[in-house]
Amino acid sequence: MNLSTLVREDMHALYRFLVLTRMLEERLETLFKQGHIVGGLYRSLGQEATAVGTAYALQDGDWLAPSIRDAGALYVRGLPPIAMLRQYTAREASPCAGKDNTNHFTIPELGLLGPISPLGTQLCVLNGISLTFRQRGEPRVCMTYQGEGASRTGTSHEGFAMAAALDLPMVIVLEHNRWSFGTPSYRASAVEDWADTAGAYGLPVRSVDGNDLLQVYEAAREAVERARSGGGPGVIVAETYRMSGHAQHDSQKYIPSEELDEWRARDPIGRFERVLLEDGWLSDAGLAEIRDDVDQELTRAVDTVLSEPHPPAESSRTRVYADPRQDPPEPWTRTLATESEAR
Ligand SMILES: Cc1ncc(C[n+]2csc(CCOP(=O)(O)OP(=O)(O)O)c2C)c(N)n1
Repeated sequence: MNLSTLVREDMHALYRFLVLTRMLEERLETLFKQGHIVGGLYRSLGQEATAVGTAYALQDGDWLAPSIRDAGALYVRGLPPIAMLRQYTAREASPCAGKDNTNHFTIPELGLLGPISPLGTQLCVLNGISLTFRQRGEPRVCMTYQGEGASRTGTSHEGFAMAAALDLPMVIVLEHNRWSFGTPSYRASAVEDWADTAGAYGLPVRSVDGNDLLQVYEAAREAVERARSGGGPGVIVAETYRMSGHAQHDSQKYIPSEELDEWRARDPIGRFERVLLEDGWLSDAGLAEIRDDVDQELTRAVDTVLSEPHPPAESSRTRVYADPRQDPPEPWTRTLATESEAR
């Protein structure tokens, strides 16, 4: 494994991103239970290493299109953690100005294309962005993520095929986390090895243990460098596991408990901690210091966010379209027909 470019600061930063992702989601879960979050809350529990390790291989100017399981990639790309808290609690200062409270947001300044609800379409949009980079001769790379379920949609097949046929500067991370909502992955595809699904497009593919941060990073770095130097797209199949339900409302009763136990023993954070300790990158006290620091940052952020306002009701008619001239001038509440009209 060639990890020669990672220095001590990188190892500390990687650990910080992992625990930040986990601890922030724990805060979100508490906020959900307290009624501060209404609607879907999507966790990346157990998949933090895939998101953090892949995104860490990108550079300034690259673009990233996460799925709902890749919060860690957003922090690596520069999203302030407080922005995620604001978004989920629908604060006016959030990326969607309080009008949407899941993690579907785009921030062009950070090179972030948010998840797009119809699964598979995001890949096609990213095809377009990476084609632009290629046509302009800019050495920029796009990275995106697909759950194995999303990768079985028609649009996703078009996206994979186009990336391969046009040799686009892209890295596609196929997150094989075993479940698509309540559907096990063997019901989504008859292949046993998900790398075969990527190979079918003629794309170079590499399978990694998605819970092993350094293995993920190394594969991502190789694929990113190849894409940046004109070598075309690549696929990384991350073998991992969705440790929580599809979203907060899903109790995942349908998942066999032995399966959860088996994967709990492969927790990506515990595994990275062992590497850090055994190879002398950090001591126990050093690990604790980083965790405490993140914890304090999150306490301050939660206090701040809860003191901030939701958007005013009137704002529901502004920023509906990119061009404000198209925003609806009048409230769009339906006027009730009078009784005689109704008849
Ligand atoms: C085309 C389409 N079908 C169904 C849905 C509803 N849906 C949203 S997420 C999801 C599960 C996705 O599973 P997968 O792609 O494996 O990702 P994971 O949730 O496991 O990370 C489903 C069925 C959707 N958003 N779009």
